[in-house]
Amino acid sequence: MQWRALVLGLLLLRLGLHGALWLVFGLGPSMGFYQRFPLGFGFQRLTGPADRPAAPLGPSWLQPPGPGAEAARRPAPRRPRPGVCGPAHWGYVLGGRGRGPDEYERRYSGAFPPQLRAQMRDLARGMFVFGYDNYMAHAFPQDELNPIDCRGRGPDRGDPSNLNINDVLGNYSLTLVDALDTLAIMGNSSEFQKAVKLVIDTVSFDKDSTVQVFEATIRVLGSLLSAHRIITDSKQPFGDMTIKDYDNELLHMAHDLAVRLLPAFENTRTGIPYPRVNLKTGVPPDSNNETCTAGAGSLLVEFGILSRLLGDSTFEWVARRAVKALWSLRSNGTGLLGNVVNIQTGHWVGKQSGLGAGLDSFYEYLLKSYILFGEKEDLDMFNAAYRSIQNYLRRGREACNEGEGDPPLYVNVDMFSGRLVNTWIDSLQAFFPGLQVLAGDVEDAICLHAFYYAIWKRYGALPERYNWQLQAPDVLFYPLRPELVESTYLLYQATKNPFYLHVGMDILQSLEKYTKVKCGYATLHHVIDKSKEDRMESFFLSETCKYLYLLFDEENPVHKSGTRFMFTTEGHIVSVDEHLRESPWKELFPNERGNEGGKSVHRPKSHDLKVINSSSNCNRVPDERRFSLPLKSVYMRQIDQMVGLI
Ligand code: DMJ
Repeated sequence: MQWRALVLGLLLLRLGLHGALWLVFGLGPSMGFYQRFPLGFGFQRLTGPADRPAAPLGPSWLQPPGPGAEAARRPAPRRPRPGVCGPAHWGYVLGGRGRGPDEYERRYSGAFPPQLRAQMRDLARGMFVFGYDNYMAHAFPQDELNPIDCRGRGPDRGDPSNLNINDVLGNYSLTLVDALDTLAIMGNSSEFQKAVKLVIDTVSFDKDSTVQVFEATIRVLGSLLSAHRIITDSKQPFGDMTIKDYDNELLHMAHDLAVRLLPAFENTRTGIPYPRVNLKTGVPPDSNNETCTAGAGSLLVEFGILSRLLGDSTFEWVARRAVKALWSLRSNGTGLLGNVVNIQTGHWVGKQSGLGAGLDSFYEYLLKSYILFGEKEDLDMFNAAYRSIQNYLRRGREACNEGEGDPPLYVNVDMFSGRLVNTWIDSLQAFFPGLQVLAGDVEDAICLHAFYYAIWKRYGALPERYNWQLQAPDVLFYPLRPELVESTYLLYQATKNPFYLHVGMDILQSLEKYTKVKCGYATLHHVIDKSKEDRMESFFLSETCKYLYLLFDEENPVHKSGTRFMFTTEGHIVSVDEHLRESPWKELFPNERGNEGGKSVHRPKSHDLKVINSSSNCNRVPDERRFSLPLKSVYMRQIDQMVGLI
């Protein structure tokens, strides 16, 4: 009797809570979300069928993936068994849910009419234009726009410890520089040409600014290189983006900036760079010896491109040395890396291993460096890292789209023991499904993406940290980050499933509704009460708007021109071609790479690359067989489990 009363009491309490949330925050739809989103295992298991085997308390994400040694032996990544995607699977899939493929189709793959797609493309372009024009009118030549008070913002000279600002803002018209290739992708040649000339005429790196090496590299160096390649591309896929009398000025500027960043790689015993440099004076005397793995280990794409364009190995060499040094410090047992390391001692200061802040782009650049440069050692590192991620970070059921148990989730663990260290995930991690698409693990990407989309649907934004155990945000702000849109775009390219267009539309509409202000788009300070902060980060124009636009612009040259493109971690476009696979210094350093022991090293041609073919942003004509109904319906089941009705 007593336990029945307890169950009834809990039921009433839950209903009451939902009612209150619904009344206070208007979270009506999230009730559906909550019921479908299988986070409330405690409750489900209390009332589950009696014949279900006893489950451990709490979501299985809390449980370790298995004894370390055993997990390490397990082949990874897991794949659905052959046959699970066929219609025969439906008997199993539908058990207890009562939905057929048609129902999923109706719900998630509903047509997305061409007019609506064009409308959304124009909305995305309008979003970019509104932010860009306001930046130019009210903020340029400063770094960022304060979209609420319609003013510009530069480095915080009054408070050098304000790293949130000073790491990024170098007094070099950051937003304009970061936005260059988005102008080209949107086909706005007159504004692109104007903007490039402005950058050439007005931007200088001879500034007394102490910036983060990583931020300056991905936002500024990457953008300059991308725009330079667009200008000098003989095919001009985006229309006429040539600049009259262009004399490689952007490449020279990129070189100048990179030279100013080089002191970060000196006087470090491990080869891992200092996190910050002053653009005039080098590494500050009081510099911190601690850096995050992503910051130190995701420089190879930009530095490698620069080296290969200039024929000067220095930049690639220092960036590669940093990657290798970090890689050599991974745990022998788990193969995982931590998130903060001391660049002199090589000791891990932050032992947390995860996919989000501190590590995200490290993994991304192992694969993207391979895609661009074809160096096999990069692919080997990526594959090994991916295996460790699957073995130690991934919790939940074995296959994404079959079987019982919690859907997959990637958690934060101790790099040495593999033990869970907290119960949150961060919004940066939402890039990972996009990377999985590039690596060919589309099935798993679909699940993780759906998880993040479920959170977005709940708040109309992604909280910076979400606690999956409490099912509540841990850190409440949303600075207009692109990661979920980026994954949505890549998944759409891989599956061509209209579900991802619906997701994009939903994201666009909530950005319009909750973040648009007088002079641009503002950071959400609090994803629940929707209060705002007066800041529009440069990645909003360079990434968020770009990926939204490309999602809906089916005919864009990125998809149709015949050129293969890849995006840097800041969303800057680079064409993947043979030229970047040549390293002219190879003859000078025959034993360093590429010609070990006189034997020629495997160097795939760009058109041989499987990763490219399995990816989505490289202009591949979709293989229609992959999008046949049964396979699509299996996707739908995963999505349905996560997100509820669109
Ligand atoms: C961007 O600067 C880049 O995408 C980076 O890799 C991660 N952080 C921001 C966007 O959130």
